[in-house]
Amino acid sequence: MNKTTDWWRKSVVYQVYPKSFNDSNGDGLGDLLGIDQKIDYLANLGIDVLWLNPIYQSPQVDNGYDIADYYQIEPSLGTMTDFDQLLQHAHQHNIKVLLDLVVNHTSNQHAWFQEALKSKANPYHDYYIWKDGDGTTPPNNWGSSFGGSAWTYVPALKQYYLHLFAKEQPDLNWENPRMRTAIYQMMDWWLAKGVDGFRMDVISLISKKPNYPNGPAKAGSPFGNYYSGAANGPQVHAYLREMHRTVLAHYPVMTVGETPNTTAQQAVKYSAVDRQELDMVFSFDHMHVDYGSNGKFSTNRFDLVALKKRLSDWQTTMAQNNGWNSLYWSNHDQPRPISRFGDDQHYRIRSAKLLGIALHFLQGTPYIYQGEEIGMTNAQFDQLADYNDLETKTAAELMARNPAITSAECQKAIYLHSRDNARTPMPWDGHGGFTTGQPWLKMNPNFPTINVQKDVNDQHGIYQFYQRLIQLRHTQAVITDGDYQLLMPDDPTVYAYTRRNAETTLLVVTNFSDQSQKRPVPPELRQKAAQILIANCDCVPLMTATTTLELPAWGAVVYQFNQS
Ligand code: TEU
Repeated sequence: MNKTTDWWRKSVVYQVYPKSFNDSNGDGLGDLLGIDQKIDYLANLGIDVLWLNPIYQSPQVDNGYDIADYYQIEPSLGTMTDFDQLLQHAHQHNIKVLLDLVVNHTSNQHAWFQEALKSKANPYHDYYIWKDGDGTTPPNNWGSSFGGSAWTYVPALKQYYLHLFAKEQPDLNWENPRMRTAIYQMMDWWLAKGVDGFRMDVISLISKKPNYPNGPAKAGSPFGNYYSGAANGPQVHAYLREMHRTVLAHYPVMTVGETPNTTAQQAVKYSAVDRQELDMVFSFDHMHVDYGSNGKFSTNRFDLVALKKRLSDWQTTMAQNNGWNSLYWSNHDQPRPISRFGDDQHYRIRSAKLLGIALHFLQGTPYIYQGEEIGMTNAQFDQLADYNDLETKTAAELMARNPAITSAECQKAIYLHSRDNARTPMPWDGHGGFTTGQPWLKMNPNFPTINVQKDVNDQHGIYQFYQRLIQLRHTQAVITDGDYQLLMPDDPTVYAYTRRNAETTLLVVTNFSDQSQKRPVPPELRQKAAQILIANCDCVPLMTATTTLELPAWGAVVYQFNQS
């Protein structure tokens, strides 16, 4: 491990969704100065890195993932001076700052696309992906992630342009070296300013197969899936190595790629140390564990055996191949983990801590999504009109048109999976505390009981528990460098594993059920005394030369055995 450049191996990242974090000027929208006001809160939690979702100038069709100018701050979030101040204050608190790099596509309002629309001969035309046509049949069957075809026709040019996401998010043409150079210059500009790295949006999608093949039918949609033609495409690794060589290698930064449709084996190609591409990528395997016949908007509960298998596959594959994991339960695209994997009704606090334990003792770099540290839950809005997210709206329309889905099922699917579950404003106190104005998206109605002020001051609350999880990562080397071994892979309710290095063994046991569970202690650990490193209740048993272990409902514990 190189201590100067690999600082991210012992780091914990906190993700802020700027629009929903803290509003400093009463306009109902979170902003950069609002984040700046909460730097002490973040420093006190103990995090090392702050990842900000896109803060660049944007028409906000997809909340900033549609960028009109990479060099300007979105005015509703503040100014460049505000950003510089935030960066400086973060650094003064030993917090590094990651920006979101969205370079698979721009906004259709970006100057490049506006130029591209002017004529085929315009030098920027080739910055995007165009196919000739007559407006009747798109070039292939790809469906956009947000509904409809992935192709939009421009009659004046007699051409279609590609957009894997909304039609306002045209895909950039990475085959164009001038376009790539422009992106690298922009990255360099931010790094020279002092930014500490990037989270790279859908970076596995930047290289498309040159023949643009039709994809297999997509769940719940008349269109085909674009992954077979756009994910992990032929040049993606060449582009990332070029990006590394040209820009990243010159700074001691951290990079994490968001890589939809990527197996653990493929992830090695992005993140193995000797490949000189990225430091780590986000797995989607464990996020897809509860996908069913209606894809993301299915309503089945996850299966723990499958979840363990997916997490363990990534643990072992990265460890064996010099890769590195990103560890997360949630982000701005996902539901709240307590509602999805825990019990948000009867065991909210205990299951929140259980999820913290299950994830924070894995090998990799943990990511905490804002609100997770106080145990926020999914929000249920009565009216579809109360939802803001583009994906939610298009999914609701598609479900309404599907005779196989009842309106009750549709509502349930939205309650379970809408991205707005994660985007409700941070509840800072029992009155809301996010804004003095009208919040852009409704608060989660449970803010009077689930809010920062209440949780932070509770020694049995989640925030202080997360503080301890973060401290343990900083102080216990085995969490960073120990071997991982899954125990009882077929057990439907208990997730247990060991982490082991030359000095220490940790035994992590978590009970994902509302019944108490008794399980055997692994034979090699019997007859050994262990201390409890951390537990989510006072009710877990001490381990003194015992052969079985009984954990209460949603109980979770980490035992530490020192080698004798
Ligand atoms: O998401 C990429 C992505 O794969 C999404 O389709 C994701 O699977 C979906 O939101 C889950 O429901 C990234 C960003 O994280 C997301 O917020 C953006 O909307 C998207 O890229 C386009 O930039």
